[in-house]
Formats: sequence, C-alpha cells, structure tokens
Amino acid sequence: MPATSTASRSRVGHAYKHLKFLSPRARKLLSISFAAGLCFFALLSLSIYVKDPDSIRTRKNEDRSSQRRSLAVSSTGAKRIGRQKGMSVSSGNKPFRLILASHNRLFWYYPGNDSIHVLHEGEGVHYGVFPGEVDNNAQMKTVWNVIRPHNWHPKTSQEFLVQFDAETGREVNRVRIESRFTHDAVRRGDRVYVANTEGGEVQELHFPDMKLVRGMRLFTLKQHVNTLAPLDDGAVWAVLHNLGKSDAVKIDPNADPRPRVVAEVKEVGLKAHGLVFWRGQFVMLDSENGALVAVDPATGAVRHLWQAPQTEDPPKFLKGLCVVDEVAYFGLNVWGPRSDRDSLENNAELAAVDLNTGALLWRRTVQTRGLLNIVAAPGLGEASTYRAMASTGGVAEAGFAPSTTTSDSSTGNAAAITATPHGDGEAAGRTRYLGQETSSSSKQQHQGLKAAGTNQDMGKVARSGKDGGKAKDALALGINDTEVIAATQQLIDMGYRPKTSGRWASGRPRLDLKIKNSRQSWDAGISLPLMQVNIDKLKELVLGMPDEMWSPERQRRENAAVDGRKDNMNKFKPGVEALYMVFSDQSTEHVYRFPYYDYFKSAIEPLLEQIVGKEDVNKVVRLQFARMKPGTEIKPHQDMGGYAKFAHRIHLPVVTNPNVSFQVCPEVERQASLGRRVAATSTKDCLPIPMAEGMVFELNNRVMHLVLNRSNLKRVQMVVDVAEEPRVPRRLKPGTVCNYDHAVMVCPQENVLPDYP
Ligand SMILES: *[C@@H]1O[C@H](CO)[C@@H](O)[C@H](O)[C@H]1NC(C)=O
Ligand SMILES: *[C@@H]1O[C@H](CO)[C@@H](O)[C@H](O)[C@H]1NC(C)=O
Ligand SMILES: *[C@@H]1O[C@H](CO)[C@@H](O)[C@H](O)[C@H]1NC(C)=O
Ligand SMILES: CC(=O)N[C@H]1CO[C@H](CO)[C@@H](O)[C@@H]1O
Repeated sequence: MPATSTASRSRVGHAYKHLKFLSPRARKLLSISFAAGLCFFALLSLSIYVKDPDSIRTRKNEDRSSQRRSLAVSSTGAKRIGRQKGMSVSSGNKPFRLILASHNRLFWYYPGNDSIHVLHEGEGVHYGVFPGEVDNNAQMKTVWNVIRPHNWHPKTSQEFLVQFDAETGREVNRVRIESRFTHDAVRRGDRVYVANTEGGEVQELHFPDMKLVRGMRLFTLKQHVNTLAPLDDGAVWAVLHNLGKSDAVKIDPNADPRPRVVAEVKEVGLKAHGLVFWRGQFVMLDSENGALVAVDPATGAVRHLWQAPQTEDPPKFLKGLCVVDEVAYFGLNVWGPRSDRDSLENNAELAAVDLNTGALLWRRTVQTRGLLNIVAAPGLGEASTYRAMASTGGVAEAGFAPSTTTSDSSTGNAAAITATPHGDGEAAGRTRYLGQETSSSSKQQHQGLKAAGTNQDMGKVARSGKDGGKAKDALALGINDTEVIAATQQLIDMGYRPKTSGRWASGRPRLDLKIKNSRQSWDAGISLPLMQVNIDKLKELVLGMPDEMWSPERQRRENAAVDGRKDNMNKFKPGVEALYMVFSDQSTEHVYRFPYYDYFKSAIEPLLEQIVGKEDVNKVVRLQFARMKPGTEIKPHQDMGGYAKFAHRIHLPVVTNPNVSFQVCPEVERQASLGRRVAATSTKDCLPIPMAEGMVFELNNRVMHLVLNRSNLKRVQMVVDVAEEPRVPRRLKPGTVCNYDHAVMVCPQENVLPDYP
C-alpha cells in the first residue's frame, strides 16, 4: 500500500515535532525508542500507556499471536466470563439478590442465575419487607416481613410482623400487629410504618420492639391505603389505591394538633401500587393499566416509562416495586378473582426495566406460587422499597436532594393549612398542597410538563387520565426494538450496564460523559445500543461510489485533507481507509464540513435526524466512513482526544458480517488502574460487543477497543462524533488542505465557506 510508507515517515516526523506536547514520561519513552531503533509497538509492549499527540492511547502486547488466540477464545466464552464479572462488579462480594413476597411465600431471588431460595411459605399472605439486625460488616442478618391470613380460606384473623434469619429462614421473632388487611410495612431508622388498610390507618411503631407509637386514622377502607414511603424527614407518603383512580398523599405525623395529610398528588394511576423516590420523582405502578410511571411530585405530571403490551391476554396487573442501579424491578401478575390470588398455580413474572431508556431488560416467570406483592432488596438497606438503591448498598442519590420540593413548600405553609376536600377528578395528574390556595393551575402544570419534557429524562410526557394516546406515547419513548433490547441485555449480562445522562433531541439516550471521562471510564458502560435504522440507501451509495473516492490522493483533490496531524489511522489502523465528511480539531470547537459531505448528505442526514434528532444534527463534530479491508485489524487503542472527551461516538455499521468482531477491553484497563501489570494473555478479557448492520450504537471510545476481521469482506462503518452543544460548521472548498497545528485546525481562509444558507 503506497500510503503506508509516506504515513510512517510522517508519523516519525510528527512524533518529533510534537514531542514537546507529550508528558515527560512519554517523551522519555519515545526518545528511548528512537535511540534504540525500536519500533513504536515494541516499546508499547512494555505495557505502558503513551499519550499520543492526537490522543489515542494504545497498549500493545509483545506476543500478538497469543493475543489473537486468546481473543478468539473470549469471543466464544465471553458471555460466561461476562456473567461472572457482572455479578462481582455490580455488587461487590455478595451476588445481587432481591426478596420477593407473594401470596404464599417469602423468598430470595437471584437475577444472576434466575434461581430462588425460599425463606418461609405455607402460612399466609406476605407483604412488607425490611431489614432487621445488621452485622458489623453491614450484612443483613435478619429480615422482617408482614404475614397475614389467606384471603380466601383464613385460618386466623391475626396479622404479624415476623423476623426471619435472612439466610436460613429460621423464625427469630414474631410480633402481633393490631392491623387488618395489612398492605405494607416499611422501616426508617427506629420507626416502622404499617399500612392498616382495613382500618384506614397508618401506624407508627418503634423499632425493634414494634411497640405502637401512634395510629394515624386518616383514611377509609375504600381509600385502601397500600404502599408507604417515609421519604421526607418525619413525613410519610402513602399510596391511596381508591379501588380505582389512585392518589399519593403525604402525611405529616407531627402536624399540630394531630397528624394529617399535607400534600396530595391526584390520579397517579389506576389501582396504583409502589412508590420509589428516584431522581426527584416517584416511580410508581399504574397497576391496572400495566404501566410503570414516573410522577413529578411538584406538578403531578405522570410520564409513562414502560407499558405492558396491551394486547397481552390475560392482561397484567403490576405490583411490588423496587429500584436498584437505575433499574426498576416489579411484579407482573395475571389479574384474577381474589380466590385465585393465592393459587399455587399462579406464578407471577418479575420484570426489569431500565429507567433511563425505558427498555425492558427482561421478564421472567418466578415461582411465586401466588400473587407477587412486594419486591425488595433489604440487604441493600432499610429504604429498599421506597428509595432508589445502589447494588453496592445504600441509597443511590445520584446527586439529587433527598427531600422533594413538596415537602419544603408544604411545611413552609403548614400554619395556614386546613384540609380541603379531595379533588373533583377533573384534571389529570394534579398536585395540591393542602391549605395553600394554589392548587396546580393549568399554567403551572404546563410548566411542569415542559420541564419534564426538556429535563432530558424521558423525552415526551404522557398524562394520565383522559389522554387515550398515552400507551402509544409510552411505547414511542422506550426503546422497544427487540434486537436493541437483546443487545442491551447482552451488555448487562457481561456486567457493563450503560450509564446514561441526558438525551438527544430524538429522545435517544446517551452515555454519561462525566463517567466516561473518569478514571474508571468503563463504569459508563462499553456500548449503548440505540436503534435499528434502515440503511438501504446509504449502503447503496457507499457500495456504488467510485472506489477511488477512498484513496487519499483523490480525496486531497476532490475532498479536503488535514496535514500535520499524526496519522493515527495508519498507526493503529493500517488496513483501514478513511473518508472524512466532517472534521474538527481537538477542542471540537472548529468544525469543518468537507466536500464529500454533500455527496452523502441525502442518505446521511435523514439517518442523523433519526438518531440524534433534527435539532441536534448541528452538534456533529466529526463524521467519517471507515473501511476495513479483509485481513486487517484495528489494534487495541483508546481515543483520548477532545472528540472523545466532549463528544459521543456513534457507530453505524453499514457493511459488516458476523465474522467481524468489535471488541472492548475494560478489564485490561481495570487491572492497569489497580497498578497491575497486565500480561499478554490478559486481553482475553476483551469482550465482543453486539453489532449488526443498521444497528446504531454509542461506543465508549475512552475504553480500549479493537476490531478483528475474520472475514473476507470489506467492512464499512459510519462513525459520528456528536457533542452535547451545537457547533457552527464551516464548509471547505474541494481540494482544501488544512494544517493541524498544536492540535488546532488551520485552514486557508479563502477556502472556507459559510455554512449552508
Ligand atoms: C444462584 O446464585 C447464588 C448466589 O451466587 C447461589 O447462592 C445459588 O446457589 C445459585 N443457585 C443455583 C441454582 O445455581
Ligand atoms: C415499537 O414502537 C413503535 C412505535 O411506537 C411501534 O410502531 C412498533 O410496533 C413497536 N414494536 C414492537 C416490537 O413493540
Ligand atoms: C466467516 O467465517 C467462516 C468460518 O471461517 C467462513 O466460512 C465464512 O466464509 C466467513 N464469512 C465471511 C462473510 O467472511
Ligand atoms: C479471514 C481474514 O481475512 N483474516 C485476517 C484478519 O486479519 C488478520 C490480521 O491482520 C489476518 O491474519 C487474518 O488472515
């Protein structure tokens, strides 16, 4: 290949030219290598990172053939390896597990291997779950659980809080509670709150002796209080099922002269259950509609996060909810008569939905032997049924204040409060601070909706109530493409759940740049599958274009070129040909569209609009095709430039096949970050990420990655870097040659055109 010799010459030249921009360590390494007359890669085989002037980091092992061998092994064994890794990474020493309480049993469920461990069964109906004793290592030793008689054939009318050994299920203690038809029991510190549903009461008990501190009789049996969530200091939120349109209300137990409801959010769903505080919102179950929703407590706006397909027969009824690592785990029950609910034949499903993407991660039938009532993770902390938890233990705050805005505004006005009658049901999703004159006006609600729509959490907002289109909205929000869901699940199984932050104008999620730029960049995930697009037109254009368009010489004449840039393409990707359409310098501030952009514009822009949205197309800072010849590879490297730091790298495979393996190697870096020298064989920990023609994904390009061909076809990938802020791209005339000077692009002014009118 004629380009190689030129490129390697210029590579050496520019390495020298840019020596002053290297770290002292890298500079020393470089001079050693030149002095010794060694090639660049031999040096890197010392397993030391070198910062490249164009900011690619690479690691090369001396024994490349053994590396390839081990890589080949991993591509078959990766799933298994990944599973183990996933378990240890996300949950420390202990495997991640949930406690499920059903109409017949209390049991541990292990998502990692889909197995259960029963703690207690055969006595009655199980409800609320919270931790009891905890040992010095913060490991839960006992667990408390509500047991009440079977609905249909009760042997007793007594209801209990029972303490079990969390591992063996041995009964440690049993306290009778003066509560009937109990639907929840939760703990906060030395207080336990019990939903006495029949009595319309919330009881406050003292933990651990379970002595009654006070009863708060604020409701009727018909209001049917179920889930309790002691979120704000001293206050307790309660879900009122209402046997229909449900509300969430906030109880202030310390109000003067007696406990009362100080705020309410109307119409959160039909026969709703569950209330988990997550990112300033309530994640709840609109049970009868089969929907997982997020409720903004400030405005009452209800957004659909996920919806059970409404065509499902029999329809599903949602019950039991907890949130761990931004994933909601909840029960899907088959709706049936009361007599069926504790039937041993009646197994429920457990579902896992990614709250950031709305993607269903999995649904599995679990051996509940009756209606699934509670999903909890008491091993992670006492708040596991009412606050988002981290699998490493404790509440996952993610930078959000623990108390809702409602609490502040309502307590601030507490003196003036007299309870107003409950709403008329005319407006969907209303929040009312009782005693304040302001119920949410339509203006306020509009603002709330707008805020929810632009806070990049879920894109569109669906209102509950009369809005018949809400199910459709919900589906449009989430990623419902089966292949994308499967790819996401594959990554999660490997232990690399994508962490997202914000969304494109299209509503598609994007990786969390903060985490991606951290020292443990792999924590952001290694790939984020986005969507499946139709690439017919693009593929036709790419396969049909003159082959010489790939040649650097022709591109220099017809397209544009950048000189003086250390050519990473040739260093790490010797067999890869590039065709640039948009290019920017390190800062990503100066963005240029090359003439070839116009050649592909008609095929590319509609795809970009689908992927990031029309409004965000002006955030593209780099755009290229990369063609990989048969029998070539892209060596392990990390992208370290500004384009990786400030932008998201989106890949669209245009021509590929299953023999092409795109691999990411987070484990290699993890080991390196622990100061361990990584042996040549350790690249066996590279994981092939899911890839298919037309399946768009965001790559975490800060994590070491490589591509192996193993195919006899040319592979073409469209690679786009998209910043989070808009840029003003300028056009270059054909034949423009820019210079890369101190990582800044300098283009002849007379060749620079304004952007398209
Ligand atoms: C599932 O995993 C857990 C935790 O590692 C383990 O205790 C349990 O025995 C496993 N069950 C099966 C059936 O493999
Ligand atoms: C995915 O969502 C789209 C848009 O709402 C819908 O048309 C399509 O049928 C859905 N596909 C699946 C498999 O649910
Ligand atoms: C993929 O690899 C298999 C086995 O080596 C080979 O038979 C097949 O031709 C390859 N396919 C492509 C498209 O390269
Ligand atoms: C089938 C094929 O083309 N395999 C090649 C992939 O790339 C490696 C590394 O360059 C070659 O050794 C293989 O022959």
